[in-house]
Amino acid sequence: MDLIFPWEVISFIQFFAGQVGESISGGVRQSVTALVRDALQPTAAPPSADSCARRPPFFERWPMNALLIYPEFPETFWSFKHALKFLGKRAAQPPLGLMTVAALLPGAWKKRLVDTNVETLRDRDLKWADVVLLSGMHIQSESLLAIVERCRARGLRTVVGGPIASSIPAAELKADHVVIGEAESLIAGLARELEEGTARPVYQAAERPEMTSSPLPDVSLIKMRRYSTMTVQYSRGCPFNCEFCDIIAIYGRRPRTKAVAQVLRELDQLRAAGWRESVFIVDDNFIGNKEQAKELLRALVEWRTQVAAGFDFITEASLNLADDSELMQLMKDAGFISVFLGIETPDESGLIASNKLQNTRRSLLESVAKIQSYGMQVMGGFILGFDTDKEDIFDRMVEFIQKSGIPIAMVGLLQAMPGTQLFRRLQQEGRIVDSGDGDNTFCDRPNFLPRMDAARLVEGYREVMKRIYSCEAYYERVKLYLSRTQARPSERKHGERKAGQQWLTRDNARAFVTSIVRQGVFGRQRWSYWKFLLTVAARYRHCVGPAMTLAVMGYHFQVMTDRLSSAVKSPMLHAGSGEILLRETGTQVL
Ligand code: B12
Ligand code: SF4
Repeated sequence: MDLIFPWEVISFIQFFAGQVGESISGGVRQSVTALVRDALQPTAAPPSADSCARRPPFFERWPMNALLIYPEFPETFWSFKHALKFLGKRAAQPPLGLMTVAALLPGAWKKRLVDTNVETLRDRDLKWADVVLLSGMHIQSESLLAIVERCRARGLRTVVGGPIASSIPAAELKADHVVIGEAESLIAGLARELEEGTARPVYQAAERPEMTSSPLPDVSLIKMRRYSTMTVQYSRGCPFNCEFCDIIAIYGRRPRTKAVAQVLRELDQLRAAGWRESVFIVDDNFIGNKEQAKELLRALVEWRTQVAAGFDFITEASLNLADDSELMQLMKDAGFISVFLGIETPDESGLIASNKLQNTRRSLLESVAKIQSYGMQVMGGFILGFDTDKEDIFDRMVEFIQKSGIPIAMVGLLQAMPGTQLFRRLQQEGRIVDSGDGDNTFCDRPNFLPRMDAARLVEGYREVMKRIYSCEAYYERVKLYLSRTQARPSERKHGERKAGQQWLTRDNARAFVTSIVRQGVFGRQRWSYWKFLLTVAARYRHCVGPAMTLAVMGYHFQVMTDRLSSAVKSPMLHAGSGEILLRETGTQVL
């Protein structure tokens, strides 16, 4: 708000300078504008000697209209699209990267954000914009490239950043400017050079910024009610060193954390905007630095007690969470209801070969059950396609998942992501086929030559998905999880909700009604569904909310699994050997 006044002053001076521009030189006008801008705009860093030397006679545009666009995700297992419909939501989470970038841009710039997952990108938005800033993951590349093309056709300047910029070569993104890495330390310079018309084609952050330099994300730009979960980031990076992981390639191995007060400010901002539901702490590994995580958790426990608001938390962590009872208790007390764990494979030789050593020398099943016993639902990431995988891996994977009580098991085919140690190793071994498309579920093949026959691997993968997301298998896992969890409903005292896990939210209630109609009345699997509901009513009344949410999630996975089974298989699947696969794609080994 405090920038409105200076902005009006600057506009007036610009206007005035424009009017008398005939009588004063352009150089003077530029100096006046630059002086006022630099004086009133605290976020802009002083111009470097280099940028001064290249400064053109006039500013290209200032202040600029910045349009931030988030491309559409394809419909995959992890888009949760069919479950979100039940909740009346259009996407799972907002584009936090762009909200952060928006907050880093000069305060005087005008900003709009269009997330094409929840709204349409209109021509009038493009007409309004001076510059378009796009973010995305590798998997969004099709939509991103189409938007870049649309902008180019209008002569609009484009900047692409986010994880996609680390996965796809800058030239292939077709944007005017590409930013590789985290934006905190370089946005001021980029913004200035955009204004001056001197921006370079590629920017790469020299070092990873401290998280304390990350601003309060601009929540005002999003249509909050269209998302099922809000996001807050506490840390970036992970201390482990898994061979296939691009997190450590992009965000590094030293966990960098925000100050506790920063996180609380972000939560206060969400609360002030009316949010009361789930918040995903989108860390690569929330417990990368356990002591700091505990410090934050103690503050969160206190914060929740004070604000007496819903706020359930979800996060991602490594499996060694199970070794620290204090940490799990604190997470439970702070309102963590769900945690995503990278389990990867029940085969220890695969874990060792991929350097996932923190998952070895332990019973994976016991570790999962321990975390569940603290009231946290475990979501698991699993991978098929390791060099160590033998024919029995498919059965072992299904058996493990069923015994784990992990309802949402995210099984994917191994992908060698550019920039990872795995990609480099396979490249040296001459086994890389292409850089992949970021989708490890609906793909017809891995992007490298696997040890197992490629067609068999994909076929086995699809069988695993079909088996674990059959109605019976899925509900069995949900029931196992419910039997282990100590979930409790929100407690109320004197009409006020005490801090605690808020199971029956407004969204859950809506999902409940829609689910009864769609799954219970019209669903193909309605008998399994009603059997499940009756069991919940009889045995797990203490957690009807999560049971219903999981029933709805199951619907999404069943729809997607049906599609996966009927997905057209490429001829390569029947090629029979990795060598033929490489020849048939005609792709040059990178
Ligand atoms: C939350 C999350 C999700 C959410 C969706 C969030 C959303 N709305 O986009 C969910 C759970 C749905 C999800 C799903 C998937 N995800 Co995800 N996800 C994340 C996670 C954990 C946090 C994202 C986030 O909010 N980060 C916080 C912001 C602040 O960071 P940031 O986006 O990197 O932004 C910074 C910079 O990149 C840069 N920047 C970003 N955008 C821009 C734009 C411009 C113009 C500029 C200048 C700079 C810039 O500045 C920001 C500040 O420094 C990241 C990991 C991570 N650390 O980011 C993975 C991550 C983004 N996901 C990843 C993947 C692979 C997936 C899936 C494809 C998984 C799968 N196997 O299917 C699916 C795809 C979904 C689908 N529909 O199919 C990968 C992407 C890798 C890549 N190179 O593309 C990541 C990096 C994790 C990983 N393993 O490496 N994901
Ligand atoms: S534990 Fe997870 S985030 Fe950390 S290096 Fe391994 S795969 Fe990456």
